[in-house]
Amino acid sequence: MASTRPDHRIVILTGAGISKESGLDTFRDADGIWAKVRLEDVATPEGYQRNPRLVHDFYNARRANLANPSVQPNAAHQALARLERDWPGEVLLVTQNIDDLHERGGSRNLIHMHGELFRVTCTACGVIREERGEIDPDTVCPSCQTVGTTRPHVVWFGEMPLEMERIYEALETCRLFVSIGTSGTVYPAAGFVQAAALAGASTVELNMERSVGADLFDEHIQGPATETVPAFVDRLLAAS
Ligand code: BJW
Repeated sequence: MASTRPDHRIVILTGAGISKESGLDTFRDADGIWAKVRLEDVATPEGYQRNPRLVHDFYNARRANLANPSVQPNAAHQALARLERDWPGEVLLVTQNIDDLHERGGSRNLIHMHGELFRVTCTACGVIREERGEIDPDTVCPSCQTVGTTRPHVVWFGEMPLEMERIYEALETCRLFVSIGTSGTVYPAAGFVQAAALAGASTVELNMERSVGADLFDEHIQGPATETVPAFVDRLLAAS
């Protein structure tokens, strides 16, 4: 890894793999979410238009699962919070995950580029609000009283991920880019490594297996996130 100075900005991208050991399913592993439901049905605007109840049921179930007390931040989430706290420069955490385990693990400088499970948005008035219970096609928006316009605050295929300008600005000025627990198959996140490398950053992948774009990284560290991430954070802080 090229040298990192304490004032250097670090950008970290996380995916479903970091939450796997907390009890949440990934998408593309053999036992993942896309082995159980069709992404065209539950993760596209067209699927939602065709059958909103099916989509609400899918996200209601995931919301209930995330609220289960057995689902807690793991050692990898906690290590990233420690890095943010102890690294003298900025650490920006960009997650593709819609769970709240990074926040619960202590991270604060965080972007949920694919939205948040515990939030819903009204397509009529645009108000985004917290929701920990169930929604359905008859849900009334508490802000504008419209029926049936409340949808999960998540980014589906074909929709624009959130806060892209802020993310690219950080990628263009970071000295280290780290990708954790993502298969590198979904854009624009899959292209972040190239944007960071082009700007001169060192790039490291931590994943259970070599991702689709593993060759784009300077370094690849293989293994479960609860083991690799704390060790990697120790290494960074020792060198700072
Ligand atoms: C472990 C582990 C452990 C396991 N420890 N590791 C053709 C070419 C190129 C692009 C396109 C194309 N056609 C369409 C597109 C664009 C499209 C896209 O990328 N499609 C691809 C499928 C080709 N993208 C979009 O539509 C996006 N919007 C967009 O592009 O807008 C235009 C735009 C362009 C440029 C700039 C700005 C905008 C929107 C994508 C929305 C994705 N939404 C979802 C659902 C969100 C809500 C929800 O959660 O339900 O996001 S899909 C799903 O995939 C979810 C995830 O965030 C995302 C990524 O998945 P992730 O996290 O990588 O999970 P997995 O399962 O794939 O991988 C887990 C990894 O962990 C594995 O590698 C395991 O080995 C590992 N692992 N256990 C460490 N213990």
